[in-house]
Amino acid sequence: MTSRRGALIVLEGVDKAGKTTQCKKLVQTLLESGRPAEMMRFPERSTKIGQLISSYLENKSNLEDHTVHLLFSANRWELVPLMKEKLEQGITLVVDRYAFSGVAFTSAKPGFTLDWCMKPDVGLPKPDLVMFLKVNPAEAARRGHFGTERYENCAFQNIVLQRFEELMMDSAVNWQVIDASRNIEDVHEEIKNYSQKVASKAVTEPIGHLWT
Ligand code: FDM
Repeated sequence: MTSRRGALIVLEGVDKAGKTTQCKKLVQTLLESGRPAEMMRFPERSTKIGQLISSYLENKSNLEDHTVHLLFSANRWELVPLMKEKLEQGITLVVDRYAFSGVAFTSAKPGFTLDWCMKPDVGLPKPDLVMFLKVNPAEAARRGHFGTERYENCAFQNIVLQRFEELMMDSAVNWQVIDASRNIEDVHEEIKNYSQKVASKAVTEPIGHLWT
């Protein structure tokens, strides 16, 4: 019997898009349909590197911009052995943010190119599917004010969105743009359909390498 691997599914989007809610619902639905699935998120704040990042995001410490970018990337790399192990066990991983957030957020800062920002994440496990949850600015405003963490302001998020749009032009990545301005159930339905299709396909293909 050939071994069946899980799919690597990533949800991306700017703040207030509903990524976390949709990741949880997707894991639940996959489990109910008999497919082993788990959620992961980046940054993963529980590790030593994750704690440095968390303190930075909470404005409790300052880090130089290149340094924090590399820490975000290192935080993904330190989880790669675990991710591979789970995928090889047949577990589908639903991931809340990945390298695309890494690039979009840092390259929204002055003096950073997309190219420089992508380099440290080259070769990470390549997602089988990346869904970008898109909300229009009016809907985002209806969903309430930003929190108090670093990056949670409208002007910065608009630049982040432009960077995501540049990343989405790369046809080597399986991007799907989801209109997340709709109600939770409609958004979930579309995410579920894309995910189930890709999860059935992924089991027969080896895990790819991102941006290679
Ligand atoms: N973020 C997230 C980055 O700047 N780089 C990264 O590589 C990743 C994964 O951290 F503002 C930013 C994006 C967001 C913050 O917020 C994490 P959440 O609420 O934990 O997703």
